[in-house]
Amino acid sequence: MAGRDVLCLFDVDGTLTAARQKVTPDMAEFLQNLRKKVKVGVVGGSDFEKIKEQLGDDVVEKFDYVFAENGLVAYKDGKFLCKQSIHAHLGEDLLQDIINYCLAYIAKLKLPKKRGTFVEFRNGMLNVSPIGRNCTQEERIEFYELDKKEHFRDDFVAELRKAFDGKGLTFSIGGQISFDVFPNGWDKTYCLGILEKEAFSQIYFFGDKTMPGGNDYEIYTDPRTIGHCVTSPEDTRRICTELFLQ
Ligand code: M1P
Repeated sequence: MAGRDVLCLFDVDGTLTAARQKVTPDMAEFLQNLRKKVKVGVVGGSDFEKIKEQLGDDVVEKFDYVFAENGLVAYKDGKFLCKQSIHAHLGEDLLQDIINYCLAYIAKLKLPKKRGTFVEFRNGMLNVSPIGRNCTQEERIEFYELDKKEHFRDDFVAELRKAFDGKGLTFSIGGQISFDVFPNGWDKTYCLGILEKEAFSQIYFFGDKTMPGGNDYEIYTDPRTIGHCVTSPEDTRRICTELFLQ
């Protein structure tokens, strides 16, 4: 099923690129070929700067839609569309309570390595990293492997859910070294609200974190999308070829 009233929406990490890595030239070319058949968009948990690092400075020209921070920062046809503010939505008090809680929790946590930038303040979310966002690639992988066994992030998120119960917050583990904190509903389905007036006949979604608790789960299971779970960028390419290019 192809056509310009069909939209293919892609997660970034693990779906179009390896985690936090640049898109390969082959994959970039493939996406431009796909774009001749259907409209293409990306919806990433990361902020716009990180999406540009991975998909190129001209990402808004290469994709019909770019939704950074789950769509809380949105671009269409190369132009800025709209953004949401977690600060305006939650207010300074609650925001500071969350930040203080996270910093106090991290201060008590003993890890093999700790670096800097434990809380990244974005437009529509907080990103919290126990090791710190400015770890090296090697340190990132080391933390990720250890976290699979020790569940640092799962335990942290479980405590946050208890501490902020009833405050309307979602805690979502999407990447390797961090988790995202945002108001309920500001997950990746947020971008579907923006797309409603665009009247696509079908919206396909491709993501790798589609299990409950993963940051692709809500959009993958949303009735407004046809969800596909992928295991790698190569898998994304294979499925899209079967669906749209044969
Ligand atoms: O896109 C998935 C996640 O990518 C990054 O996660 P990490 O640095 O932990 O691998 C972050 O930008 C995160 O916000 C995002 O959800």
